[in-house]
Amino acid sequence: MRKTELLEDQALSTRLKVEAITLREIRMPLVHFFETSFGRTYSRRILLVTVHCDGGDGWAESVAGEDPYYSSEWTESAWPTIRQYLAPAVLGRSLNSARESVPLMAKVRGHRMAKAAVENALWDAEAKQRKQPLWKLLGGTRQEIQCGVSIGIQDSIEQLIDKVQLELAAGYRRIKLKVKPGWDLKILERVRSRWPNILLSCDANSAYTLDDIDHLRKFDQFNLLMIEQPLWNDDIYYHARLQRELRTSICLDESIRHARDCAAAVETGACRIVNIKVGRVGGFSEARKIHDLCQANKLPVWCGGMLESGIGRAHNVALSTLENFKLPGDVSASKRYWKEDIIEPEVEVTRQGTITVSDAPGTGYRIREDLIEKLTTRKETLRATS
Ligand code: OSB
Ligand code: MG
Repeated sequence: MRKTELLEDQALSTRLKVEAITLREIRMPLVHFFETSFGRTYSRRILLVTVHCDGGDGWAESVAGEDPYYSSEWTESAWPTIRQYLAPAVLGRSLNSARESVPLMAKVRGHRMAKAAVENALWDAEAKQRKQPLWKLLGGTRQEIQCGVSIGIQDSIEQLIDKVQLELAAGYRRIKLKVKPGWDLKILERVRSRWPNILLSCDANSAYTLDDIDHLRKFDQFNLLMIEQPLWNDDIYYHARLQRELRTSICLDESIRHARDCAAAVETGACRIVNIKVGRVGGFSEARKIHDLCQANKLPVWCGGMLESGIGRAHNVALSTLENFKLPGDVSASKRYWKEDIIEPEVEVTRQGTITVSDAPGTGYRIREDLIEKLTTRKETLRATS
């Protein structure tokens, strides 16, 4: 820990005492299904974590999906991992800051989305206890963030064109199209010829292999901001080989699990842009490390999304205020996903495609506990033993 951080922590007289942790699963149907190269989602099963501290509650969301397709974690793995290992590691402890929870949970290998849910709930509690906005506590420097949208695979090209039109009219500053073999060149050609000047990118979620190199070279003609995660979810080396063959910048998502992966990607030239998802990398502490590493190496980053409820969304908004989040993120309005979100106010995007961040303590969004209670399908509160 740096000396200045130590001083900051000591300046806080009250420590963060973790008295109990509540796990709950909520079910939320999406307004529209979302399809990627690995499948279609109609409804989310979201694991929420509440840390009950002496200074108040902190909330966070595990971004693990309903199925182990985006990553090996899923809703059913996050729950017992937190209940049996991560919660006991922090329960009963008095922490100087949320980041002190990271080494306490380090014995558990992987399970980064589960760890992030616990760590980020502590950051929320810490921000409230210090009466500071979370974004400032994280080191954010901008109060307005730029928003883009991720548009899933549709049933027809016409439907896709309509969606792109709608999102551009709403003001979004970057359009990302999900692609897979058979839903790629054709749709990119249609969208690019209709809108020659928009910021346009695509995301393959690992749908290609190096055998597709000649095919992937054809993406260069569409002047894309980036192609996200074209190859295997656990690969860096072959992305470096592919990047040398493409003019289009590669952006890595799935492959970057932590700052060390990111360092390897920078060193090998596997990408020129990095997608930071706080859940994928195990929490705000690691997300900040990746941010700083990219900044030092002059790689821009942007904030990815995982179809979050308002709780995870509010955390993404806070993270996006850090200086090197130079590109519009997949952080968009609540109403694109939910009929009714579990925070108040809902996340809203201006006509200019931005979100203005609040100066209120914590995330600046109130948790709608009454609504959450109605959506809850299971719930368990854990307390320190002894
Ligand atoms: O790869 O970015 C991805 C959603 C689920 C899983 C993976 C991804 C996504 C998205 C949606 O692209 C982003 C969002 O709008 O939340
Ligand atoms: Mg992605």
